[in-house]
Amino acid sequence: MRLHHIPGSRSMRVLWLLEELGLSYDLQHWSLTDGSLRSPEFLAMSPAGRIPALEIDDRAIFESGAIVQYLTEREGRLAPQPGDPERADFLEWVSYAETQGATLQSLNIQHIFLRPEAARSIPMMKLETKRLAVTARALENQLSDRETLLRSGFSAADCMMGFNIDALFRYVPAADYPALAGYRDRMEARPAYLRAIEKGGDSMYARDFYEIPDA
Ligand SMILES: N[C@@H](CCC(=O)N[C@@H](CS)C(=O)NCC(=O)O)C(=O)O
Repeated sequence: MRLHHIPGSRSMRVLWLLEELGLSYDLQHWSLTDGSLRSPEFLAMSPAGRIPALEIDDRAIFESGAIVQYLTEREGRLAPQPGDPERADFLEWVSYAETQGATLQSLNIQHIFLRPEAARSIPMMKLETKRLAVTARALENQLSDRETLLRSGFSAADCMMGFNIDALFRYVPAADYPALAGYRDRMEARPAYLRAIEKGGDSMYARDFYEIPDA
């Protein structure tokens, strides 16, 4: 099994889950900026040129949500199986991580990657920050009476979502979301999460919090 990985990217979700499942794997590192994600070699594994891709069972799988579902079904662990009353909740939160992830990606591009700085759009930063806050409020409500996204306990949906929270609190204040901040602390204290960070590298952020610049 080989995970194609960039530190601090969505491949962290898969790396963390591989550690939770106790599976053995190789890591192959790529770069967001050197053009290699558009090479024929990488596009053959992930046709949009996006990280992660996982080589497994004589093929490559792309899309973090699909990889996470495939791994839990293959291993029969860390997800409610079809027929379980929590199956729909699990699928919702796995996909929700990408609804929130798209907004985070847009803010990452605006605050960090776009050059020159004059190319950045303050109205877009404001709009996306408001949209992000809506996704955070829903999570805050979900976590107000439970330790993990599902009542039954830790699942791969937490690997999908838990990865987002580090990025989320770069753009919305953790103090406004106490249940979510507690969830972040619990997730980041998990031994498998800590092993994943040690093997795969930490987040890409240079600042704790990114304010929207003045116009
Ligand atoms: N929906 C995809 C999104 C993958 C994605 O956008 N990954 C980012 C890194 S977090 C990437 O590869 N970006 C490179 C690019 O946009 O060129 C997934 O969940 O796997």
